[in-house]
Amino acid sequence: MLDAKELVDTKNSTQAKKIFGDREVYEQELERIFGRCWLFLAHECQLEKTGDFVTTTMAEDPIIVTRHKDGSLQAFINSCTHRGNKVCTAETGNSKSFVCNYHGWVFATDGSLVDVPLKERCYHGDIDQSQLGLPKVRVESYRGFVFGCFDDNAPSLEEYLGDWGWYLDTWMVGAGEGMELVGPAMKSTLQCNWKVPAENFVGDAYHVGWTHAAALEVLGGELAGLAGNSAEMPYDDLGIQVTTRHGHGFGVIHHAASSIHAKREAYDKYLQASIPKVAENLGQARADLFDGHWNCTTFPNCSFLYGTNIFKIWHPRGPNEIEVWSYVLVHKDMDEAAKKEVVKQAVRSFGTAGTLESDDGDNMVNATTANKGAKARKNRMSSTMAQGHEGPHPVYPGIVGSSFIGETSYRGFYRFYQEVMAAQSWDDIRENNDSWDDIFDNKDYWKNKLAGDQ
Ligand code: UNU
Ligand code: FES
Ligand code: FE
Repeated sequence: MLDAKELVDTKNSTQAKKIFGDREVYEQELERIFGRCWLFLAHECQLEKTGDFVTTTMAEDPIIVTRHKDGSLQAFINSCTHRGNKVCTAETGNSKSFVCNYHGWVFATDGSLVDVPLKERCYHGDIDQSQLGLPKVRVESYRGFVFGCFDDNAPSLEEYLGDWGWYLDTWMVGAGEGMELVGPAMKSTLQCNWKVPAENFVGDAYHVGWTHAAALEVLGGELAGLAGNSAEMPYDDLGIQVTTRHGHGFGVIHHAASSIHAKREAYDKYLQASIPKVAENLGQARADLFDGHWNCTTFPNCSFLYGTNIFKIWHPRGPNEIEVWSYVLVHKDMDEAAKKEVVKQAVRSFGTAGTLESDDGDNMVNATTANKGAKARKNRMSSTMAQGHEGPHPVYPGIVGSSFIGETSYRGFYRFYQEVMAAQSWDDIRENNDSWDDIFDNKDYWKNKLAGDQ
């Protein structure tokens, strides 16, 4: 039996290196993490009309997501109840039904089995179609972003997101119409564990000035100032990072939304014009975050960069492999010229062949393969940066770290990872709702810091 406390030590902020390669760990993640948490499926802009569908996966389980004729969103497992063939092989489309390619069973857009060839002549009418629908998955949508969950005992999506939703609202509703995804997704395969990119996006601004030094200089934006970890950068005032209940988190570089790239006129104009609307709708705190550059992970495997506007799902395909699906995030009410600019730059930087994407790819793969050996896999790795320089904040919900470079949201990610891996069910997890942030024990950090700053 796995000991979740050995996998993650929250006091010393260390993790067992075997979490990146161990088969038993991976199998338990499939059951306890991907089997229990809300996983991103699609955006409603892909499912507007009756019969619209997309196929995706929840971890390794193939899923069909549809807009059913009663207007509801539906999701079910894309594996035929007859002999297990994949029922729908298209990535997306519009259909009244799904006909299995093997023997022709027909499923409606809510997964129910509506026709069986030769039902009378060969089954002799002896088949109960009502018991042979495709297994349903819970579906809920937050501000147009559609998630699925296998666990009936899990909280609602809104509860699962919790305070993270407070931050997401900044751009999901703050300026009016919110954001949508431009697809189809760019897809690639990486020989790495899914947690390496997930932890990177949740809390790793540390690598940006180092791993991406050359790319940042080539792109020529203001963040090129980070290249080589320049001593001139005011790290403590440039941003914050946050972790919330259920392991979600992000780091923000204030007012840097468009700054990985050289000046983007149309996009900048849109951002600045929208800030007063955000202030009016949601207040000043979130208006101040609206034009920040955010690196984010919605636990477990949905990561994105708001500002650079790449949106990625790390689909696990075994302990040492993922499929990366990358979409571009755009504000719905941005004009076409600005949208084009954003899509082009997002693809150039973080698309499959993007400059920063390929910088990261080497690290993702090497951080996985370097821990497979019989010796290395018994060792531990650390996430102790700025431990204690974090706590509850008078304005921002969650636990807030003092700089955008730090490992507060790594600690939050792995604290929840440990909790889910240890829990017998969501009932165990719910019991920690009031004590989850106890590992961040410097409760007066911000009170003292803000008093000292005055
Ligand atoms: O890739 C990241 N984690 C990142 C990129 C973070 C901050 C700025 C740009
Ligand atoms: Fe961070 Fe090596 S310096 S992994
Ligand atoms: Fe990176």
